[in-house]
Amino acid sequence: MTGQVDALVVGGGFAGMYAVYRFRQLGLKVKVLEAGTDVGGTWYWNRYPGARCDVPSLEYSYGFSPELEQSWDWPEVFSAQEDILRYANHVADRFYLRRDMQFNTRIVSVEWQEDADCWRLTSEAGEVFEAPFCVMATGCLSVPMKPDISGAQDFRGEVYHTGTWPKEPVDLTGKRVGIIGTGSSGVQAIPELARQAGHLTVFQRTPVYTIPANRKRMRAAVQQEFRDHYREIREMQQHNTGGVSNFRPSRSVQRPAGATRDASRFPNRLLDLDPGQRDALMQAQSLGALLAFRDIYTDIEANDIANELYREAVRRMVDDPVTAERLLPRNYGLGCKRQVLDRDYYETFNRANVTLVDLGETPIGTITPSGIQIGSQHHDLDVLIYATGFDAMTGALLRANIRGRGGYELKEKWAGGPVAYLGLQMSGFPNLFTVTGPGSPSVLCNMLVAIEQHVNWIGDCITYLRSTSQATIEPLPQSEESWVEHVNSVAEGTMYTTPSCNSWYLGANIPGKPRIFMPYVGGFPRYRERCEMETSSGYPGFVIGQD
Ligand code: N01
Repeated sequence: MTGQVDALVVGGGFAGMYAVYRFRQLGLKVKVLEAGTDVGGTWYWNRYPGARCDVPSLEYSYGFSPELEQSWDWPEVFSAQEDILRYANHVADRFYLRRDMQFNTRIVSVEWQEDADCWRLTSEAGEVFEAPFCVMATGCLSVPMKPDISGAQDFRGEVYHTGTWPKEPVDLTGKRVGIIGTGSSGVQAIPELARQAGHLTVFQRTPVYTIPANRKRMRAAVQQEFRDHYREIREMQQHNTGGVSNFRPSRSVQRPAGATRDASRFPNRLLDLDPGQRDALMQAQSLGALLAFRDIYTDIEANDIANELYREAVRRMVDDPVTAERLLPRNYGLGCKRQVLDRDYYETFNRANVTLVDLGETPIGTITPSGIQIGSQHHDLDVLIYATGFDAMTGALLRANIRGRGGYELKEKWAGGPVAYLGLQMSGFPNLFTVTGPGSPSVLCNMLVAIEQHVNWIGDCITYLRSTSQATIEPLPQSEESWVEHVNSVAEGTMYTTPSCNSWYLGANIPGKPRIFMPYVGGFPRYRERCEMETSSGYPGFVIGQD
């Protein structure tokens, strides 16, 4: 067993990294245990071609250090994976975070020690760590999901998953590449893979709604204006539902000369547009314009109209009418899943070296040593890529084999779906905290903002316990019950939970996983205020145990 620390943190992504910084500030000894060889979490593992973030980088960045904000240059408005990973490394170097991080350490067991009031963590290699507090900073989308397809183990070619892409370059030149999955990862990867491969076959089960991403380079004047207003911007993030400030640079730097933006000439509700205006909108703007109408998320009729406008636009973009029809989402509406952003997705299907296979017509039969058999047709492949997503939000926590008081297993507690208070703690699991856990805004919020708020809350909580000589904290069972009820009730009636919606938010992508809407949809400010109430009122929703 290694030297004593106050808190063990599992995961060295943005949450684990900030925990080192913050806990040190609070005078706590901290140690991060990370399975990978370095920092970065999501941005360390998801190195697939085309990977990038769907939140603007000036907002998807740490707010804890004004000096950091002033010194880091983002090359693009929405950064690519390698630039975000470069940022993570810069932060780790700048604040000497690696001194308190241990890599190549996958935690396979997390066990409460009743007699000693501490957590015992065991790594895959058998190394044991103990501390009174444990923070699971294991990420919401960190356990890759690989479907169980017969014959998969017999495939003789190269196999990759977008969520665990190798660090070494993958050469696809001239190869016959197949990709399964058309969610965010697949949609981002497909255009890049098509450019690199000899031939690309896309195996699509559910067509996606995807809108063109902002591809702009970062302009120095815009970045400077953010820098000049960063304190204000960070404050605005705290009051925005999704944790983004939506700060707009002043008109003089906002747009290069000659650029226009005319969405403002349309009404705010799609239902208020007549058919002529709708056509004019679709001619004048990209697909993303549809998302600006708030009623498409709340009104089924508006949603149906938006879905049809979307389909018409796709028909215009894809040359082959049969392929176009196969690419059209029909069984669910815009707003049910995480919005996907792309660069040249539909155009890619106009390339001669790309084939779309619609699994909705005939599902995959078997994977053979040399490809995929679907009905009577065999698709010969040299490389098979799974872009099949993640066991989201609960996967990493359940995989860690967490056992609380009396050996109570988290798996057992969550057999019917996750039960937690504020996505921060579970009753029966004292001094165990989750960062962006189920029941918190997490994936519906700018992750960096959500992470900082959680780590600050956890740090303050541990400091409070220590300063009042109290040993343990865990939620009252009734606190988590009523919070779970609240999380469910605010999700009801939204597009996220319509019966036709099968998203990973609901666990619907994992066979057998309970169908529960896992993130908190009530908005970051409301959630944050609830957390702050707990802190300022002496944690009334929790049980605090004496030394
Ligand atoms: O995973 P997904 P993802 N046979 O679950 C298909 C974040 N992210 O990695 O819809 C055939 O969305 C599945 O089909 P279906 C973002 O939050 C962000 O793409 O289940 N197909 C689907 O098409 C995102 O939402 C960024 O019918 C199978 C795909 O695989 C989240 O990560 C970039 C199958 C999985 O899609 C997850 O995205 C990337 C099977 N047996 C990711 N099983 C950005 O910041 C599954 N599929 C932009």
